Amino acid sequence: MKHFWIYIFILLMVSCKKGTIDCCLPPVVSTPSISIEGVSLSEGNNGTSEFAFIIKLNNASSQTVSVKATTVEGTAKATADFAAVDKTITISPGETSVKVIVNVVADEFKEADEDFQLMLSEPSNATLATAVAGAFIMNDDTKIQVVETGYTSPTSYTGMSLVWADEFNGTALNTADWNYDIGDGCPNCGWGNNELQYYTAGDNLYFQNGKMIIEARKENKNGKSYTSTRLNTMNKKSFKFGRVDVRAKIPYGQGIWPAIWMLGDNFTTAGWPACGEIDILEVLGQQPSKIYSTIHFKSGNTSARIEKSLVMPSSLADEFHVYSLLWEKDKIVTMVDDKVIAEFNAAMVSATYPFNEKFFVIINTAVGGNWPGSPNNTTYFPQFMMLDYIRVFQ
Ligand SMILES: [Ca+2]
Ligand SMILES: [Ca+2]
Ligand SMILES: [Ca+2]
Repeated sequence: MKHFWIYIFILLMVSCKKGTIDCCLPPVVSTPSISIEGVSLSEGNNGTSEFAFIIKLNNASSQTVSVKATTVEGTAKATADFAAVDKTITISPGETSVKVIVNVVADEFKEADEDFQLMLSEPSNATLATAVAGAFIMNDDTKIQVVETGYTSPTSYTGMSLVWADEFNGTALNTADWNYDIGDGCPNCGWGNNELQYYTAGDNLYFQNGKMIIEARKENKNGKSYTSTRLNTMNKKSFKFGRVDVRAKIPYGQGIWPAIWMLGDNFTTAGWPACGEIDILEVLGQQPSKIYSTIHFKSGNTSARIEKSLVMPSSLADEFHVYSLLWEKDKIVTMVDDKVIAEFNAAMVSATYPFNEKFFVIINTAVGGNWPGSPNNTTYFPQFMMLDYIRVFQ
């Protein structure tokens, strides 16, 4: 009889190990794993757009599963671009998926495609198979946001006449007056400053709200990582002396380099710097309240420059300002909103003074280069340089 009970015990153990009966081992419970799927949608044009992330379990669970979901900023920022989420999500027993909605701020203005992420953490009654998924907000707008505020200059000056103006109120560039500088400045390349942009023939130029708008974009073109616009009036509009007013709103950000400047008409024959260069405005986008005004000229066998600057109380990118040149024989004055930035005169130039000749105008936004350095992850693209008018009085 003793052997009989030993025999039964061994039989039970062997059966349990083989799994042929379920009497003596706890049932196998597999912990479900959580994964998350990203979402890619157009931004929408008013109110908010619902971006739905799907959180999934690989198996239904008999228990309530929970996990924390938190939005993480990318190029899209909390509040400005989406309503931040930071909450615990539950999946009821028997269910295998749940949606997490993030409300994206919709508008009608052109932006780059932007992204953010939803990150999962602190799983309960489950493990994490995928912890992060991306959301891509696709731009669906063509209209550029124009802030109209800022300084406006008089339309006339006592004792002077308007000799040339472009109010930029049309729908296209007036090519009777303006040329596109196209490309990357090769064979010297990068316009001699190791700049990173490729200048296009109109792809980066817009006319809207009575403004001409240069768009600096982050995009690959012909071996460059950015595109932008550079315009000049060479062989079309040049002048000597008088007053130039340019109403502009400049772009900003590390590596962004807007400029309103002039070169001597003899640029193609005498070359730079012998032709002379007058920089009415240059701004390094990382210092958007500081205006540089500079003259460049040839001194002996080398280039020389006199550089001056003025720091304004706020960013020049916030609104429109009027950048001016007051130019007479042997004297150059640059101004912002009718306040002096810099004064130069012939006595400061201990070389041939090239500034008593005709000059033409150049307006551009460069990206990168030796002076501003490269854009970084703080630089927002696209950037817009907006021109309301250029007027020349003599
Ligand atoms: Ca939109
Ligand atoms: Ca938009
Ligand atoms: Ca205008």
